[in-house]
Amino acid sequence: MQNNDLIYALATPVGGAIAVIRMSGPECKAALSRIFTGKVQHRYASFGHIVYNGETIDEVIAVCFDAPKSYTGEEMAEISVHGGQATVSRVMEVLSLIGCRCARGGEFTERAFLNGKMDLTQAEAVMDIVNASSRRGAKSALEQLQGKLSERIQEIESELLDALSGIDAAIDYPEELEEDVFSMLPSLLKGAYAKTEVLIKEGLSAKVLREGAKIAILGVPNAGKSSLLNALLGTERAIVTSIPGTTRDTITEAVSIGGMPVRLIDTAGLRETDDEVEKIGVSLARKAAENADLILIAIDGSKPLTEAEKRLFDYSDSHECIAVICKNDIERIITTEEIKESFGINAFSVSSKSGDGIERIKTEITKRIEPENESPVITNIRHIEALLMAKKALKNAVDAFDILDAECLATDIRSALSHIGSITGKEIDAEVIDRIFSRFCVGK
Ligand SMILES: Nc1nc2c(ncn2[C@@H]2O[C@H](COP(=O)(O)OP(=O)(O)O)[C@@H](O)[C@H]2O)c(=O)[nH]1
Ligand SMILES: [Mg+2]
Repeated sequence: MQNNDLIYALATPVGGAIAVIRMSGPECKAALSRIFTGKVQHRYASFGHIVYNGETIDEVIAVCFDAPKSYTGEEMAEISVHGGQATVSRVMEVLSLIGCRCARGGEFTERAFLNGKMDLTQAEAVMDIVNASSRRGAKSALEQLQGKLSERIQEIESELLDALSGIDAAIDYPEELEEDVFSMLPSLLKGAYAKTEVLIKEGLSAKVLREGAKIAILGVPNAGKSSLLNALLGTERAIVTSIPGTTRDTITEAVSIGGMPVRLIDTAGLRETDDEVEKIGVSLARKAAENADLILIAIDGSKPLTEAEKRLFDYSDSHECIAVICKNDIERIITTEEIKESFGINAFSVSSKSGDGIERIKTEITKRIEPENESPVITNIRHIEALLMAKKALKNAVDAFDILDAECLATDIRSALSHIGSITGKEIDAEVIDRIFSRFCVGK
């Protein structure tokens, strides 16, 4: 990993009024001085021009940071230039000409991690905050950035280290073995095991915060599924016609509902068909339903329930379901009470056309997918996987304890510690680090 050259990147999306170009690395201030007419001073916003070879390129504001008091821990600068594509490109070109290198995705945050400015959970939180599409997702990522997850991980780590040091001492100096060492172990191990379990449980229930709850809209052709998707999105995303079988592919759209990230999936209407393409659509629809966190069963309220529609309610045995009775602006045959009575699930009537009832569905969706815990701290699947491995090792340790095999016990505890260490980045190989940071966008 190269960590000693001067890098730059555009840190803002293209097309805004102002664009921020970041630089980081040794001699950053000296490099900036060569092209910037303003004052180059730590945490001082200074006005000036970018000038190269006598050509004035833009009027900018630049802020510098001395090492290690910067985001990356290196000397840094942030130049706010005018956002036009031509200006931004020219300033970046000039930076290349004076010997800077364009940064890889995540390289700024990677340097911050390598320079000890943050641990891995915090670095990953930076990316999650940048990518957060919902209020709740952003809140949980921010908590992670502030180190709340690391604190809880460290509690487990310190218990395991206590246990390990006791066992190591017992192995190395058996003659001085104190009774206490082994008497304390079960409670230490069980405590660590329980804490790990709680973190995993919270993490699994909060996964929707990071990935978005998958909500599949299911129904027979012409029930009003695509119209419902459009009404929930507030845009005409899916094609709506009166021709049954219009939607043949699944359509997934990310949206925030009640502050929660959601992925709404419109599907092909479920029916027997000879049409090759529609057949694939129907099988994709079933797959989407299987994988969904919540299913909206869309039914046409203006027609009697068909056998095919009744079968849709079988999904409520295995999945969270809400029945949506569509088209309530026209004559209605089916009532919410009937559905509740016959199938035992909550039903709501809506009109995608007028928007009536859409807000109520949104409220119900939020209620169903919101994690019980107000502020879950572990939402990253990599962390959950590491905790699952640690839990397995701890289970072995607890079992080994029964046969009082100190060596085995120590090995299992070490293994648990190394899995837990991989979360904060204390014990992690370079390959994994590369993989994590390569998911970042350039400029972070
Ligand atoms: N009056 C009325 N018609 C609707 C409503 N929702 C859908 N439709 C009509 O029902 C037909 C099928 O709608 P569509 O959303 O394509 O159903 P899908 O096949 O389940 O995706 C279209 O002609 C829509 O205009 C609604 O809320 N009110
Ligand atoms: Mg459709």
